[in-house]
Amino acid sequence: MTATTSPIHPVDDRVGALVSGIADHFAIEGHFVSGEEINSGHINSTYRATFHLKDGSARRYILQSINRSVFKDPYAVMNNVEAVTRHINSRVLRLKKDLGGQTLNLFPARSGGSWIEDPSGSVWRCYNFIEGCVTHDVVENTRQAYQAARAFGSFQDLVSDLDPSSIHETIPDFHHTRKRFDRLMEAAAADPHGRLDSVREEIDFIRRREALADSLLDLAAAGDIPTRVTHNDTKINNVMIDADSDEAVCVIDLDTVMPGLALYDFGDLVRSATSPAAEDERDLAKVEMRMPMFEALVEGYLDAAGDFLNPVEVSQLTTSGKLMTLEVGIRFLTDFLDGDVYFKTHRPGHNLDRCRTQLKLVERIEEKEAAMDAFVRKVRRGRN
Ligand code: ADP
Ligand code: GN1
Ligand code: MG
Repeated sequence: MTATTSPIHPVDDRVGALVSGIADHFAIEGHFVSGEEINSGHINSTYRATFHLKDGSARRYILQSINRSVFKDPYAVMNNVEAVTRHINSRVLRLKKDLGGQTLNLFPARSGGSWIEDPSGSVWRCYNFIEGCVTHDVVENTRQAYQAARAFGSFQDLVSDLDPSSIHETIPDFHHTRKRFDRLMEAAAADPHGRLDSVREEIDFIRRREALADSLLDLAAAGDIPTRVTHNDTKINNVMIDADSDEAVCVIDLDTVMPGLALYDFGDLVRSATSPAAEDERDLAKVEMRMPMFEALVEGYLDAAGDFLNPVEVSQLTTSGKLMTLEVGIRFLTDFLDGDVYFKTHRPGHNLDRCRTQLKLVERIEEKEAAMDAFVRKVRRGRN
């Protein structure tokens, strides 16, 4: 097991009591045995609960409270998650698509519906625990990269016939990179925590790449790339990977499924799956754009999505990786200037460290951009 696998906190009585109390509200079988926190996401609070059934076997569940300062309307999030899980389950059943044997399911609350609200106002839901799998914060081999990209491509295919107007926009303008850029400049101008002096170099780096922020938005405005229902958070630890076979089993973290561009999903895979360095690595010499990982992502994504993407979308695969990496760098830096109010942080300067790895990766992508594009063209020719 490597540092890439989702960190599960050791048993803690307070966590156990919290998880047991929340689990009581959901219609799940058996009696509670233990609860642990899972700390790999930056947004929600996630716990694993273990129950014992009468026959002595164990069954595990995920209990998760939605971050209400990120998701202003958690009920809209739950409506989306209900619609998406229902749709995917019925399509997988009907078409037997290749997402493996396990899919994400919500367990009903005893009071009805698919969530509960605790006295402090937190909205909780309960999912089946995807067994036999791990999530990786850093991709270890090309099979994982290929499998993850194919799973997210299949996911886009599976939700392609969901009516976009039935899906709520859970975070408005989530990937509107121009607005993200402008928001960073506002945060820099206001500098509410006196942190600007420590990030002038990063601000300059981003300013020099301002034109990139508009690249996909301009293509979308011109009608060259369509709006689709997309996942919008295809970070590598949002897909469960079989611990033995490295097969991608199930896409998770459905809170940002909403209308978007297919390229946002591919781009975030490039951002999160090509570098061997952790997202918060301080030694920037470790940040790399590993060409074999990029190639595996392209192959996996096109194997699943190649039939429905248009030629302009395919031509922008490399750019999308650079754009999404810049965008997330912008978001980490904005949060650092704002005083670390959005992403969960675990040490001082955490968001700045994360920003720096993203900007370094942008540079690494720029160095290999021509080779990346050449690879995409080659694959495209081979498929025509
Ligand atoms: P966040 O929005 O905070 O990123 P996620 O939904 O991605 O929350 O969950 C955080 C982590 O919890 C995931 O990276 C994964 O390791 C684990 N996890 C979430 N849902 C499940 C599930 N159904 N089965 C197993 N592990 C899960
Ligand atoms: C967050 O929720 P998580 O940890 O899977 C964020 C993504 C960022 C990512 C950066 C709702 O993803 O947009 O790309 O951190 N999710 C939200 O690591 O903002
Ligand atoms: Mg996540």
